[in-house]
Amino acid sequence: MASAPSSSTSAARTPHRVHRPDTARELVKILVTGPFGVGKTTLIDSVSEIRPLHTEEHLSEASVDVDDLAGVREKTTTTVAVDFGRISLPGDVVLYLFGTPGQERFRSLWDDIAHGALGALVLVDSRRIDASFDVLGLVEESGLPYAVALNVFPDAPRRHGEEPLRRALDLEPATPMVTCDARDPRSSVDALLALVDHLIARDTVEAR
Ligand SMILES: Nc1nc2c(ncn2[C@@H]2O[C@H](COP(=O)(O)OP(=O)(O)OP(=O)(O)O)[C@@H](O)[C@H]2O)c(=O)[nH]1
Ligand SMILES: [Mg+2]
Repeated sequence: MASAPSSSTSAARTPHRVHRPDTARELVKILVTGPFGVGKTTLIDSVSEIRPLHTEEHLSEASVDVDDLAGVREKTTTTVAVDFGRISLPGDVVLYLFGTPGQERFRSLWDDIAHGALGALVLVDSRRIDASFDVLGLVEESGLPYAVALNVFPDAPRRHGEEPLRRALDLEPATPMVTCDARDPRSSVDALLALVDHLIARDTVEAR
């Protein structure tokens, strides 16, 4: 797997090596993306081994007609730019996680944040499938390999089987789709591992 560029000088100057674990061999930039309120910030919070960086702003009356609060009525803040976290995986792979909104209106921000990423974990809320179309369009256009993590909310309809969902999202057969509870670190790590396995499998096929 190709490595994302890293800054060895800042790590060398930092006595506690906050920015890069000593054992790290593969530094990989990953996007965590998806529609409004799907759980991007929650997922990065749940897995990050450093204190995550967030750019949250309070939702205002003016945003009511812009971002659909259906299913996330209790939500009071939204990420306006980026979330950032880091997780070390077995095999000395370190993922740098960049959470970014997937709405079409964030396209230019999305392009900037996606620069240098090796893959994307796209969070989907099965209560609001069509809210994921923008982000899937952005990911497809960028050519980034991705995996889909279906976030499980308590009032999600049970009628969705895997195949109808894959069809509704128009996923390629090779694109991984896993279910996930973004509040649960183990479940979130499993979703990230599904993406990493997919990236490795693609690399292996392309290297042949
Ligand atoms: N049941 C359940 N609730 C979740 C899950 N993920 C997130 N939530 C809840 O959903 C709400 C929204 O989560 P956020 O992490 O703020 O979503 P976001 O995608 O970062 O939202 P924006 O940045 O505003 O687009 C929070 O109240 C979370 O606790 C999940 O997997 N399961
Ligand atoms: Mg957020």
